[in-house]
Amino acid sequence: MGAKLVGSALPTIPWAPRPAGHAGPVWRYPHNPVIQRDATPTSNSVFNSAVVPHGEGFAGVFRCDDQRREMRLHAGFSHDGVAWRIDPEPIEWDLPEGVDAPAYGYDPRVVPLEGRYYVVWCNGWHGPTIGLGVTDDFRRFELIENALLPFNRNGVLFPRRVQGRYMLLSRPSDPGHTPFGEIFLSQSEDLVHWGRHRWVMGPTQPWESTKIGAGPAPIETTEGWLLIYHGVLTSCSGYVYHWGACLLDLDEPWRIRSRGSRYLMAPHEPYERVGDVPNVVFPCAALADGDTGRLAIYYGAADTVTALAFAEVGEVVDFVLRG
Ligand code: BMA
Repeated sequence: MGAKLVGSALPTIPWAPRPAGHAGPVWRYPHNPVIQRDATPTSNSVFNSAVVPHGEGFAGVFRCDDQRREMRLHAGFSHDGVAWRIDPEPIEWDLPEGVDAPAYGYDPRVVPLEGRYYVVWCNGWHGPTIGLGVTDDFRRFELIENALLPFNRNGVLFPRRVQGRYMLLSRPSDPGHTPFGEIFLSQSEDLVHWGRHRWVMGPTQPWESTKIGAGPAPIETTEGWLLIYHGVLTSCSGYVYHWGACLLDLDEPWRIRSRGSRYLMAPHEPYERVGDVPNVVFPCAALADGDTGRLAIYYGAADTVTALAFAEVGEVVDFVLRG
């Protein structure tokens, strides 16, 4: 239990103690889901969303599929990380010269980086690719150039430069419900030009045998970058989404230091098993308290609602180091 978080204190992190008798390093918020599907007047579903500490409370970017079933990103705010007010209107991006407005957006991640908040998401531009934008206040959002070409999904930025360069994980894919997927890393000196591509990892265990993709922004610990990621198994009745974790090398984060062989979470609760897409738990954000090692992990459930889970970083790192 030696691993510690490298990062600021967050005494306001949402938290619920581990339920008596619970085995395993991750447990659910007892009042899940924290965001219901009708959180805005026109939403069909609110899931796979990203939150960060902001001001005295929290802010985030939320995937709201509307009642036309268009996939849109909305800003949202919370004083405690549990009760959320989601803007009824989608984010309107300020577009730089020559950059097209997104045709759609989904599965956002948000990372505080060098004093600003960067948003990475699956951006509709001649098919799914990795969109990148920035905000200071979750009111005004500026689009940056797409980081990568189609087809790609699950773009995740690291919260600081490594070796002086920005680091981006992604999962090259196809235009549909991709039946394959491995995680790659790309590097940039200016958040516009990406290269020095490295392969990070592919599926190894049955629970992730169809495809894997990065989840929340990597969490810096004394033992390496803790990466929570989703892994998909193809069953007789379709895809089943789980999440697990690995540790990436601190200085060369394309190298795996250790990887948990079992999943950390699988769709077992009714709100994870029943919804628009059954049997999906899909993590996109993690809050961390540097003082206590507490983690609060936000995940989409059944492509319908947003749920919350908790863990202690030392226990998750131990789980990963045990392999
Ligand atoms: C993936 C993404 C996710 C979604 C998952 C399950 O391809 O589209 O947004 O949660 O499928 O439907």
